[in-house]
Amino acid sequence: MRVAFLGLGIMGRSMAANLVKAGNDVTVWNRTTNKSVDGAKVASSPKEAAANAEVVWICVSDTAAVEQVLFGKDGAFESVRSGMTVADSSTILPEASERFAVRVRERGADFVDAPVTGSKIAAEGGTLIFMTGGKDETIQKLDPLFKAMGKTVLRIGDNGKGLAAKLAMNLMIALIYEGFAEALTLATKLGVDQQALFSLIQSSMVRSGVVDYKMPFVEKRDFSPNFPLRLMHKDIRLMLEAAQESGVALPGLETVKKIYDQAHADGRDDLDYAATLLNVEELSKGK
Ligand code: NA7
Repeated sequence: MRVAFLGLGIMGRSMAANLVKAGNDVTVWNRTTNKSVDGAKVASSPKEAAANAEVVWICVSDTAAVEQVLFGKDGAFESVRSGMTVADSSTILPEASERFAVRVRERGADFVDAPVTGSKIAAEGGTLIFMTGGKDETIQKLDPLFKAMGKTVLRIGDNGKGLAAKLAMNLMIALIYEGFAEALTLATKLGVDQQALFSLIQSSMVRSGVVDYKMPFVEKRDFSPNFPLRLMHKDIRLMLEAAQESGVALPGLETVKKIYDQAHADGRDDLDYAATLLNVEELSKGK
């Protein structure tokens, strides 16, 4: 398929590379022009990238960035024609994604939200899990592209529902990791050997995929970004915004957000979100 891929960050670059590997005709665009993908053409604007595309795939940081690449000056929307599909893998506000879908449909094209889980390692390996919102037939049409980038496509519902599910899932990730960070900090302070605690976690009912994934990095104190802290912080703000709009209370997440606010103030944005452990440890110092 002829694909325009917009956004070559940690996720987007590997996703676009896997589309090329699978034999698609890919044109990439990135705001900062020093990024590219072997085997892909490079466009000078989202509009130019989308000019001959059947599918426009977006993977940028946040709601404002999606709005910019789609509807800003020289945005992809200027090239959107009837029959085209726009797929967005950025994690943004579900309500905004629904609005974008309405505008794209007015052109006779279609729009799906397709956020991902799996972070950097799954993006590189083509084993992402997609949570999709939109029309069945459009999602089916994208199947070869989903297969090139991921291992599973979950059909969640109409537009915005893939994102709503993604925010709910990331809420659990943030809380589970925070639980792990606090448990580790307390146990260490009480004199428990780290390896003994890890063995207990692994062999008991508190074992979790999040902890399985993060434990080896925490063990090495390696906080290089698989999923940058600034993006989880952004997702937490989105969860709280969506909760406020829908009248839902999230008291646990409100507390966890304070840890992320502090980590941000401490300049930890570009570390992995696992580095929030450092903030929990620092809060305990001297006591
Ligand atoms: P990264 O590695 O932070 O990459 C973010 C990308 O978004 C990168 O290509 C940025 O371009 C681009 N970006 C950010 N702001 C803008 C604006 N205003 N206009 C155009 N492009 C922009 O994120 P990931 O790849 O890890 O994650 C992407 C999404 O998937 C995110 O929503 C996650 O939560 C899930 P740059 O290179 O800085 O010029």
